[in-house]
Amino acid sequence: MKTAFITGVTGQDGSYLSEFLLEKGYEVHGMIRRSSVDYRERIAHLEGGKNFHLHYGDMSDSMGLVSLFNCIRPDEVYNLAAQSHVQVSFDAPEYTADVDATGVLRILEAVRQSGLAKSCRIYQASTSELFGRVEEVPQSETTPFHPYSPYAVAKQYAYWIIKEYREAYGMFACNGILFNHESERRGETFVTRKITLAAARIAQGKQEKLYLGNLSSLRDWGYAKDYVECMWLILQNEKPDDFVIATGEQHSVREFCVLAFRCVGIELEFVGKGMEEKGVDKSTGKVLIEVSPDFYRPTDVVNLLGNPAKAKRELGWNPTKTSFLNLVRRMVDHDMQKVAEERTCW
Ligand code: F7E
Repeated sequence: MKTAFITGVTGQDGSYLSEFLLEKGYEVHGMIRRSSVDYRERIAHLEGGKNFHLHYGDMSDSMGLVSLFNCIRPDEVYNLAAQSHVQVSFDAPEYTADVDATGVLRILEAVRQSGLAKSCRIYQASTSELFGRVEEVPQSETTPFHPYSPYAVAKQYAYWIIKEYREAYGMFACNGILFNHESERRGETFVTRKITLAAARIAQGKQEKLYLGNLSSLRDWGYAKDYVECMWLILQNEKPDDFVIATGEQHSVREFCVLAFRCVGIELEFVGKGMEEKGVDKSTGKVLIEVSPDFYRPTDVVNLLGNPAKAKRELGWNPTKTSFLNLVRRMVDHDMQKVAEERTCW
């Protein structure tokens, strides 16, 4: 039985990866942070399972990490823990650097200091944000990086320190450069989930309007459950390497809105330009979406499109298992149900 250690186990990807690895017969250990509020909703159904164990720890605590590695002695570690919100990284740049950059160094050193450098395979959650102010479209493993937020700069350090430890110490350390990946478990402040929840609430008369930032931003959105399979495939590969994980299909935030609202029976039409642009219900003329400067970033990445050819060729991964339309539908259906069950507080 193989042992895996997942940091960021309570997140969207951590929960799907735990399910995936448990199904494959792994013993799964996850790291959680101490908190007085419950944030374990996504893994609640796994807790108490024979092969699923949780440990307290933190990416900022190197001593704690070393003792966790000493006690778990994993065959594979998936480092998914991060301050993962790009806009928040402008408000908390130092914290973001500590967790997303230095935290990765702490993981690598903990692996070395517990004598696991030759046996433990390491997956690092790298990101399409590294391409930032893109130098070419689509982006592949050879596209130069141009990080464009404190989050992306921190992730750039993480990417290179993984490569450095691979080359310096011969460690099996890999980067999965994942483009945006969404699901019904996505955090509610990321744009896709914010839209699907709002579409559901508006359709059920529980919200009047949705305020968004840059509607023209282009993303390559995939389904998170499909992407965790690829994280595992990267660590089963013969040699350690870095891979772009993406669908190869691009859509704007505006298009995402149109599809999500269509799934709840509302046909949207966008009128106006820039800050004055509005999403209007075609049948009633009611304004349902407005632009707010609150959701604009000091620098925004606006043209992400990944080329998953290498992952397809070398890992045999299928990037389009779940189509874009099915992804949107799945998220909206889930949120229609969730909103229907919500108590109205006013
Ligand atoms: O923004 C625009 C926003 O916050 C997508 C993280 O998982 O993927 C994620 O980062 C786009 C941006 O994701 C709103 O300006 C417009 O251009 O959903 P997001 P992200 O920044 O792409 C990458 C791969 C990661 O690694 C990150 O950890 O949508 N946008 N209006 C908005 N974004 C948000 N959040 N809220 C809005 O109202």
